[in-house]
This record gives sequence, structure tokens and C-alpha cells, in this order.
Amino acid sequence: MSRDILAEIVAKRKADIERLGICFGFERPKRTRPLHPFIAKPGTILEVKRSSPSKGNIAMGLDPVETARKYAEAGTSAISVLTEGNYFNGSLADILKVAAAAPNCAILRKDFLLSPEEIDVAYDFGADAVLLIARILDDSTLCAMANRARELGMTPFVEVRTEDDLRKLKLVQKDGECVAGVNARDLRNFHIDPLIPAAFRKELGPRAVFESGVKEPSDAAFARRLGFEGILIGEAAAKSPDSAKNLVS
Ligand code: IGP
Repeated sequence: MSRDILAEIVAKRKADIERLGICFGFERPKRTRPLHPFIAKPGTILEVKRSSPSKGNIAMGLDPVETARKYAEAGTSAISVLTEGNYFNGSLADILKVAAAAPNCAILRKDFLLSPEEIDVAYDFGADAVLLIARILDDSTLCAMANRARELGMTPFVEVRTEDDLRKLKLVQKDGECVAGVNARDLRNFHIDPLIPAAFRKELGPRAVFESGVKEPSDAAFARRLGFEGILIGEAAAKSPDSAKNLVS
């Protein structure tokens, strides 16, 4: 069979269109369900994650609707949706699908967001919370993004990893409600160190989330013992959504 270039172009176009969040048959949700009340008490956030630069393929064939339904059945407080396309194979359309499939779960948009305008886009697609990675944002952009999220009724989720990130988190906390996540994984080299969340816990305030590297119920128990209200689980849940309930605590 010779190569069908037209079919290849159309398939690629479909993927590009989805990445922009144009998703036929799914309505844009008209509700906001802030995340911070869920993280005021112990809860779990399960993530829709197809691949990552560190692991490559995790669950490439994942269907966001089916996965979101299983996560909701597992009793998750919230669902994190990785919308970054180049390294994680996600798209904005995934948020629409997850929001439709799990109407009672808060939805966190996980991406490398860089400007307040992107917060409005997240809102338009039905996100209830937005990830703000302190390390890649300067003080004023970070605070502007967090404040824009709050204006729209969403929760800013500030991810920290260094002492300087903690300083930035405090600036955001001064302005109002937020959730603080500490990533056990260093996004520059993918090295996992659970002792970083342990060292930071006391500095994070009352709604803190342990992120990355949780694979077994015993890992989740470790995070709980450190005093984390929230635990965010990606790979282990996305690989087997049917057994995600064993990880929810
Ligand atoms: C999930 P894991 O190890 O359970 O798959 O990790 C989540 O913490 C991770 O996906 C993540 C992430 C991020 C991805 C945390 N912070 C920032 C992209 C960008």
C-alpha cells in the first residue's frame, strides 16, 4: 500500500484542532467549583496523563471520558488534566471531556502557563483551578495570574520546589486563598526526592499537596504522615484507572 498523505494530513489536523480545545459534541461547562475547599481536608487528586518527558508513553491510548468516570467512581476529590501538548500529549479539549464526564469533581488545569490571559482560557474550558509553577514565573506575573484566577472564582495552585519558590508562594498567600503543591520531582532533571516535600511541609500553610512519585498506598500513607491534605497521583492512576480507588485516601 502506498502512503496516503491526505489521510495523514487530516489525522494531524484533527490532533492540532483538539489541542486548541475545539472539541465537537462537548459543551463548555458553565460552573466553577474552586479546589481549595476540597484540599482543606484530606483528599486525592488523580491526573489524566498520557505521557511525560521522563517516562515517555504512560497511557497513550487513554480515553479522557472513560478515565474521568473511573476516577470519579474511585472517589477522587479532583482531577488534574495535563493540557500541555508537545511533551505530555494533552490538550484543552481534554478538560471539556473530563468536565462533562465528572461533573462533581473539581478540575485542575496542569500546564506551563505563562500569562494572565491563559487563566481566562482555562476558565473558558471549564477549569476550576490552575497550576502556577513558581519557578517559571516572576513575582508580579505569578501574583497577577493568581489574582485573575480568584477573580474568576478559580483556585490558584502554586507549585514550589525551591526556597525562592516558597518566598513567591507567600506573596500569593498574602493576596487570598490558594493551594500549595510541592513537587517531589525536579522538573529540570526528573529526579524524585520525597524528602523535599517533607522539608517544606511546615512552610506551606493549611492546604498542601504532595505531588509526584506516589505509586503505592504506602507512598500515600507516607505523604499523609508528613501532614499533606492533598496527594496528586499521575502515572500510577493513569496506567490503571480501574485500581485507582486503592490509591484514593
Ligand atoms: C504526577 P506522577 O509521578 O504521579 O506521574 O506525577 C504530577 O505530580 C506530575 O505530573 C506533575 C507535573 C507538574 C507535570 C507535577 N507537577 C508540572 C507537568 C507540570
